[in-house]
Amino acid sequence: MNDIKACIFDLDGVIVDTAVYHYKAWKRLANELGFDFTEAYNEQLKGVSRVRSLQLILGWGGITKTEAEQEQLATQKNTWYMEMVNQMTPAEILPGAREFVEACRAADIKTALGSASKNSMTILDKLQITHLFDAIIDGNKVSKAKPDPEVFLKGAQELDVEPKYCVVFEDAIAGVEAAKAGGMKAIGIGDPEVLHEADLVVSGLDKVPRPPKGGVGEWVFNKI
Ligand code: B16
Ligand code: MG
Repeated sequence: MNDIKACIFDLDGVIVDTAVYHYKAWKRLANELGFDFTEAYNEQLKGVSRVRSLQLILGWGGITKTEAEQEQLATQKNTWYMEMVNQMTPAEILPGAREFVEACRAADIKTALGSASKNSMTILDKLQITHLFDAIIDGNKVSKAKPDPEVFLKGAQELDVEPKYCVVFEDAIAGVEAAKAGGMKAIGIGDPEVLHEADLVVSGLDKVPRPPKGGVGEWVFNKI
């Protein structure tokens, strides 16, 4: 039985949901390039890096672009995305997310963010929750995207906690795989059929049992 000492949170789909903003920005880009982009395609981009997302979208549209053109297109998409992110308020934090992170801290469990996004600092700032994380590892700090465990291993390292004492909260298949590859426990946020590799799947952080104050001995995650 391991005592959990750290919780590492994915950002998009766990703490907040900016998928609709990604969708609108990618759709605008695809439409300007002359093809359509559906929500079903958008689903496949969850947890996927910006550059890789663009490559997938260009592939779906049957379009080839040089590396320089791809960079310019990714920048354009990000400008549109950030226009929407800049309008965000703390009201957009997903149900129970803030309370769960606060409960971890109250129980002396360290907290980290482990996100693929290069915009995570702006998003956390807009939500006014930056101070709730002891470490923030995002797309600017990693060279290998999920399902590579780099983002979570760096988080554990910065928190000075061994991977086996960490629980990762993730909404993407690649993120769950990354957590398991890093030797951590993975709690899926979403559909149990999709996130079947996770140790436990719930619909949101509002459904996760809170760690007991003053100790983690009886917490459910010690037993999975
Ligand atoms: P950006 P996460 C991911 O965030 C999103 O799920 C994914 O849709 C997005 O493409 C990726 O971040 C990169 O985001 O363009 O802001 O760098 O789920 O890992 O927190
Ligand atoms: Mg996510």
